[in-house]
Amino acid sequence: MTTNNELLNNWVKEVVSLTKPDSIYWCNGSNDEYQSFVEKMLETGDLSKLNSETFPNCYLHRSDQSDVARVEHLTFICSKEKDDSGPNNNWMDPQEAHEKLDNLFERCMEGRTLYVIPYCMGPIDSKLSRCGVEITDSPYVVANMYLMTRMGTPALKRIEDENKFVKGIHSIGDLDPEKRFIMHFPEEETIRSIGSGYGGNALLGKKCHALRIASWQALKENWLAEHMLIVEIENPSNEKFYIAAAFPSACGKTNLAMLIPPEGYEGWKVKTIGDDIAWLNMDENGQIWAINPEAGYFGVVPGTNEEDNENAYKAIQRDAIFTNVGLTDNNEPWWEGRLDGTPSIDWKGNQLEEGNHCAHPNSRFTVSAKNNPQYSELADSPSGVPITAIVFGGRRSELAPLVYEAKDWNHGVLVGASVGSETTAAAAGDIGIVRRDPMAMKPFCGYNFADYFSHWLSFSEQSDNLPKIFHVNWFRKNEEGFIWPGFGENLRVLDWIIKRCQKNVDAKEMPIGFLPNNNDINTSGLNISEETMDELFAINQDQWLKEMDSIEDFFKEYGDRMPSQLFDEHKKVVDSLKEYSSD
Ligand code: GTP
Ligand code: SPV
Ligand code: MN
Repeated sequence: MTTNNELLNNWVKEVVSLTKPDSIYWCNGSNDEYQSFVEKMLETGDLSKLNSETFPNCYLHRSDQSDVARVEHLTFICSKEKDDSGPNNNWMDPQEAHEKLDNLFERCMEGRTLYVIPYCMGPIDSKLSRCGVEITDSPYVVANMYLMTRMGTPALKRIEDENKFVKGIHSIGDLDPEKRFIMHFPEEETIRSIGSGYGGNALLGKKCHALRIASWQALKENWLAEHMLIVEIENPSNEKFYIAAAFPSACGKTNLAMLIPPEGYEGWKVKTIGDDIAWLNMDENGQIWAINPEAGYFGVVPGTNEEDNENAYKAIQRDAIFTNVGLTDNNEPWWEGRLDGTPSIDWKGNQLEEGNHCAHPNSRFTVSAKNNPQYSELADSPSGVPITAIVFGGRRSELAPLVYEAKDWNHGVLVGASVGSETTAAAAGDIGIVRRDPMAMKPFCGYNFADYFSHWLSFSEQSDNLPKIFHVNWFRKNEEGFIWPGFGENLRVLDWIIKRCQKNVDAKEMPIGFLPNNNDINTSGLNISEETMDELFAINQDQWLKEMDSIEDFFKEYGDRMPSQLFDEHKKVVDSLKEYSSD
């Protein structure tokens, strides 16, 4: 054993006696160690080396073909009380869940090594950070945790000092989807995951700890754990603004976090603090500060290219792990949306056939955040960054305008709670179906959404210094496809958001919130007509009234636990929409 911490030692012993590994290895988090894991996986075939001239130190991992995305139907919150998990989660009685898992974990590591990964979510020296230990039998998980978190000796030191950590037990088991479960025990601050090696199911620091368990802790301790990017925008007057934005999986967080200013925005600078998760804390002046608990990106590969996301494209030219992409004939990774290279082998390892995907639509890159050319040093700041604006968004081909602003915090909570979005390949299941995804947290909130909305609402009673809340939609469509050019051009929308926060621009009060006045979104240099802009901002009363009905139905599923303020906010919008239509 390499720690004297009794709590940790006892727990590791317990897991060892259940899972019966051949050997135990404590990770120190060094680069040499990472390289040794890579070597090991090259030998076993878990990784293959990509073209080392064009993609130095980059590797391809092909997952099991049944194991390519999060599995929401197999993800459970095992709180003592069923109602604490809420209709937004699958629930299992904790005792029953433990028994089921004990059976599945029994002897599951025979013939394998058990790896102990101490990790810290957030800067090691930040009081806002939280530690965990993941036990796994997957070297791929170890390598990914190395790139994604601050893991190894410094994290272990902090755990020894605090004598407190989230416990995560992971085994790939036999990768049988019938024996796959991702279970959370919030009262025990424990995660148990078996049968999958895929990102969100297996890298337990990420969605399992930093969102599901952390959101529960945040409720008890008056902070927020959110599915949000954090981006720094500096305007030509050298004023800096920090924006936190929640979009559902595969709806543009990484892209917005790594945005490159478009033509006409030469004096602007954008830096990335985080691309997926934000922990928000309020200080004694009521100001919200955010840290990114992660240290790397697990990003969607398809669509990544020099034009749409040059920073991500550059970040993955070296030191990256690619999961489930295809190959060119000169052994470079290839994916849909890559602008050069000739695809030859698909993600399953077969000769690419016409009509098949080369890369899996949910193929992913794993890379250290420091590879990002626009990485912000503030990602390591113990205090985090002060948040100016919170942005919610979804993938809506209809209905939602390009941008609008909530009237105040409580209305903003309604806006966030009402987010609807078309489903994507990030989770197993149908794609393109609109579902309610409040604050982009449907798959990640570790407790009852009714309590979560109350928690969000409670901040307006605690501070008059809160960020303004906005809603955006980059994905509105007409017959020709996406109307808004998106990507770097999204800075034009952030520009308006920032001006609103500085009280530098007026807006139109509409039933759903404040919309930009004509011409207040800077479109100079863009090939987009006024009619098209009108189309992007059109509010259709009938559609909106229907939407508000469906939101109300959704809220009603949460019964008496729902905060009445949310219904009050809802009613205000509906009343105003009805008047608006009779104008
Ligand atoms: P997760 O990692 O699953 O949480 O996803 P994410 O929210 O970080 O999404 P990401 O930035 O990886 O984008 C997902 C997909 O949306 C990619 O295929 C992008 O090319 C596409 N996308 C991102 N931003 C835009 C945009 O502004 N407009 C359009 N049309 N597509 C976008
Ligand atoms: C998401 O699905 O929101 C992701 C990928 O960021 S995963 O880590 O699998 O959750
Ligand atoms: Mn995500």
